[in-house]
Formats: sequence, structure tokens, C-alpha cells
Amino acid sequence: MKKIFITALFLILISFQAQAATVSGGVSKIDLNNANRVVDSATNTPVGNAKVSLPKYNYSTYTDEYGTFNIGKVNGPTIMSVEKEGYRPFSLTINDTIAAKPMVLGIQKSNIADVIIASDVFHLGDDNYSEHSSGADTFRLRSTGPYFTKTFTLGPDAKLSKNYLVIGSIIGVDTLMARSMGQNKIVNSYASPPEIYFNGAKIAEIQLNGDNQKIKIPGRLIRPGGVNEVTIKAGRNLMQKAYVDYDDIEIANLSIMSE
Ligand SMILES: [Ca+2]
Repeated sequence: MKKIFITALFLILISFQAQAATVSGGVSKIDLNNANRVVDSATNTPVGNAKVSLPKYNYSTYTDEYGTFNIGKVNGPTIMSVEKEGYRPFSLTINDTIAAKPMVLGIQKSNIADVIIASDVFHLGDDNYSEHSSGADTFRLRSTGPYFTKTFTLGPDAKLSKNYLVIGSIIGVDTLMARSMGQNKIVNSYASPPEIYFNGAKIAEIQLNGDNQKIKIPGRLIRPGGVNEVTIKAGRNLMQKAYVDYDDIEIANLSIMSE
């Protein structure tokens, strides 16, 4: 009996070890000794009054003075976002396994040159998607169409630093690569990747779902002190020839980060 107990304890320790892995972008870890918390990633101090939202569940709450917060049960992948003035918007794709354990989310102070393009969650596509899509269970918002375009102004010194377009979280991408990585359960079709344009030039294709995807913006495309534009085009179902079926995706938090 004693031996069984020791073996069981050993297994629990092992599984806790595995759970303690970094979840996303090197900024969020599961901490088993504490409640769900939001901390400053540089100082590790609690961040109170931060807004934590689960758009799928129409749920939002604020952290207390210790940075702690509660979320209910989640089902399947869902985007969780954290907003706090003076900090970069943060989002994380969680699921029931991740949500069942206490999470410590490290958020980062924003830089004066950061530009927030969208701090909410938006849906691109045509609202026609497979229940096996990597986002199907999460989609709640109506599609705003197959394109997203936004203009914004960059500072006069924008060319002096490296600039990145940061996609906080993206779900629903059903490319061949996403399928081969096990991100969806679609067997008989796949889609072209969503395309990212900066001032009219294509700068990236998004092959996978995930958090904190950073896309380098080529310096030559940047208009310092002027109006710049980001466009995201949804991919298309490549197996559907009879009509255009856009690959439905949801994106949370879009920003320009300078380093
Ligand atoms: Ca579709």
C-alpha cells in the first residue's frame, strides 16, 4: 500500500512538472501554488484592477489588489485577454486543461512608441465553417467580412527602431500546416493562410494558430510621422471550388511594437 502511494505521489510530481511549462510567448506560466494572478513581467509584482475577459463566454472580471482573478469552467480552446492601462494588451488561447490549474500571467509595460490597432476580438470570414475547425467551438462574434483594414499614425522616429506587428491570439486557421500539427480535426479540406499586408505590400502569411505571433515590418514600408495601414485577409477553403468559402478566424489584440 505504501509503495502504491509513493508511486502515485511520484506520478503527480511528474505531471505537475509537465504542467509548469511556459504556455505562451515566454510570459505566462502555470503556477500551482497560487490562484490565477496577473503580475508585471519585469518586477513580478501583482497588477490590480486589470480586466480579464473571455469574449466567448461574454465574461469579464477585474483582478484584486493581489492580482488574483477567477474564471469559470471553459470548454475547448478560447481566447482570454488581459487589459490594463499602461500595459501592452495580452491574450492567451486557453482550454479546459489550462484553465483548471492556477495561471500566472506576466504582462508587460507598454512603450511610448507602441500603437494598439485593435484591443478587442474580431472575426473574419463568412460565418460558414466546419464544426471541426480549430476555432469552431470558440466563434461567437459575427464576421465583419473577409478583410480587416485599419489605418494609424506612426511617430516621426518610427524608422529608427525595429517595428513588429504583434497578433495577440489567432484561432480558426485551417491551413494544411495547422491540420498536420493537430490544431483541427478537418479531414477532407484545408485553407490558404490568412495574409497580412502593410501599406499594400504582403509581409506575412499566418500558417498556425497561437499567441503572440510577431511579424517584422520591413523598414522600407514604414511611413514615419504619417498614416500607415494594416490589412488582414482571411484565407480560402482550397477544396471548395463551387463558391468562395473564406476560412473563418478570430483575432484578439493587434498592435505595433517597437524595439
Ligand atoms: Ca468559411
